[in-house]
Amino acid sequence: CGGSGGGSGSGGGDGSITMGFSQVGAESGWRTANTKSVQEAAKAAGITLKFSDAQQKQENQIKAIRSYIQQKVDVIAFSPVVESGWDTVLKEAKNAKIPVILTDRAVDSKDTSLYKTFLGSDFVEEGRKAGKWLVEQYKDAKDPVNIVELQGTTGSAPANDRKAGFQEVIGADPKFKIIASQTGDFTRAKGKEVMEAFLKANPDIDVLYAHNDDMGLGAIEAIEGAGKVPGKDIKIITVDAVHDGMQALADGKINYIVECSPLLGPQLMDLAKKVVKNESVQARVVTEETTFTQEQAKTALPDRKY
Ligand code: GYE
Repeated sequence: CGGSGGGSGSGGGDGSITMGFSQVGAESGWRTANTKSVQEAAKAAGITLKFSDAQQKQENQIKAIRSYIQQKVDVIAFSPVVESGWDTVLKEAKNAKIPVILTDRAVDSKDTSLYKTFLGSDFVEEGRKAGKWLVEQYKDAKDPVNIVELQGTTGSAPANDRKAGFQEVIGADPKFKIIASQTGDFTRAKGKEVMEAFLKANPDIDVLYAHNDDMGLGAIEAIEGAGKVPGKDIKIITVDAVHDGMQALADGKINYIVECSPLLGPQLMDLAKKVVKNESVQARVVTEETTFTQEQAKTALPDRKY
């Protein structure tokens, strides 16, 4: 037992697999839906899940991974809070012969043999989709378009990539100006706080680009608090398409949402079974996603799972 890919525990042969999963935290509606998806899919796949919540701290994730190594789990999956600083702990997992799957977020390690695969969205493409919608909306405008940006967690793959993809598209036309850009940590509370500061400092904001729905929802409260109408006085683009975001879109308070699916659980369990058996898997598995306008949100809302 304990096939070539597994630790030395129960992996492989007898079919019972133990996965150690280190989650980022519970910062957003997306994250809550993602956790639920992972837990439900593990159950359905007959995989024993050891789960820990890092409360958005890399040190907690490193501790959790080390403890999974010590417990000799068969496979480790984690969603790295930031991109950098993983080489040492990933080498420890490799030395212990425990395969690692990156879920949702990427790492910037040069040595790609430190993990078996990366399952998650193309965040650069999400940023591009947000930018393309904006460019189309303002195609006839002559005046400058003043944009404020609420970034995700500093140093995280989705914050880096959603910024880059958006910039790449809007950068082609100098009328699009990002007049302020700051992190809102992917949370509602911080999104509200930072938007309040943006509104105080900038009387003339045309557009808000928020890297997730939760920050956009916090910002809506700030905009309403400042006596402005979200979706009209300030156009809002967000990413995720969780239920509350879709509701705000259907209500006209958000103008456009780029979808990012949190339902990674079933694919993660399939990949886990393969890597434990030492079967080959694709180095990159990209999630399929769409975008939503206000009209599309009204139609889609009743069937949304999260
Ligand atoms: O967009 C955000 C969450 O990593 C894709 O993390 C994920 C992001 C998601 O907190 O809401």
